[in-house]
Amino acid sequence: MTQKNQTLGEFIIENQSSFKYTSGELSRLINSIRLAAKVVNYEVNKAGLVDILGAAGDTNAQGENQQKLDVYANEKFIQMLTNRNIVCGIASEEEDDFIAINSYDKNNQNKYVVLIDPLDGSSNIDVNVSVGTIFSIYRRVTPVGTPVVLEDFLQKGKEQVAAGYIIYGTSTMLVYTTGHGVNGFTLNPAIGTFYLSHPNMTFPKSGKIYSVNEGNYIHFPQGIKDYIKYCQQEEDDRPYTSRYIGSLVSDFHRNMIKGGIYLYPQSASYPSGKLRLLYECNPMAFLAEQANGKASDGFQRIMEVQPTRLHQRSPFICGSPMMVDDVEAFLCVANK
Ligand code: AHM
Ligand code: MG
Repeated sequence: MTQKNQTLGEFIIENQSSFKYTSGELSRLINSIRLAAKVVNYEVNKAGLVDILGAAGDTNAQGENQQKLDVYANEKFIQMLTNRNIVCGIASEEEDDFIAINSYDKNNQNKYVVLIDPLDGSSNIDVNVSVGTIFSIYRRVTPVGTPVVLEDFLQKGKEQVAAGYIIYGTSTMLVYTTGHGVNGFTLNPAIGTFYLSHPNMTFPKSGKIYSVNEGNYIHFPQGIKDYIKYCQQEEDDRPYTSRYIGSLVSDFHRNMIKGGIYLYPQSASYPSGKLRLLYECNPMAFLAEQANGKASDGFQRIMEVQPTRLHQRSPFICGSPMMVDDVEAFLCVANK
């Protein structure tokens, strides 16, 4: 039974039997993520104290500057998942290609692949604003005991077995779903334990917050412009409040608790949207739907999109269901 103050470890064990496939493998996997989260949290929290900040000099697969903590978080998550031999493949936003694990070991019976954005919103670290880790878990589609292939990663979001995020904020939280609702755990840093603090998280049906980088306004599709003007009109419960942290996990987390909508549409710099379908949109969409919310690319359910590339981008509109419906209606009218 879900009860507040339960530790994440206890919760994982207690809920293991509700997984579709109960071999304990998924529990071990989530436990590894829990451990990596604590290690990364420790490093993120001391970022202001040590000279670890600034670009590492490398660029990631999308040609963007990497911060040092991006590199660190990427290494830690990959290490934790690889060393414990519980997954057969990993794809990371910070790596050009996927990583096959023990691919030539016929005894490797692991069936899960993990896709991860190790430190999302990392440009916020320099200014002491919260960042996050996003993860997404699928069952491989090719036979166990064989090397994973691209097809194992390019699955529709609706095939996800689990997804979640860690928010390194004023408190550090791990929020995840295995398809049975969304639960949030807060880290007690004094003893290094996550406690269930937010059981059964749900989006309010509607809200009064819209989160979008309005600096890109003139390049947005007409339907998005119309929706933003609608948010600003003085009518009924409007104008809405504009809140944009620029850290997807943080904006999503606030909107889920208070009611709101997050939008990253096409813009001049990002003609297909900025966010990555596999590392950002799909896991957040799975969480949103499990929390009674909605996630769309403006025209269709995000989790129905068939990925064709690992680092594919997509427009992303996510949050309280009535607000996402409104955006889709505005886009539909503008496109007629
Ligand atoms: P990143 O993966 O390079 O950190 O980019 C993703 C982040 C999201 O967390 C955030 O919502 C968005 O980019 C902010 O982008 P912008 O600065 O263009 O508004
Ligand atoms: Mg990211």
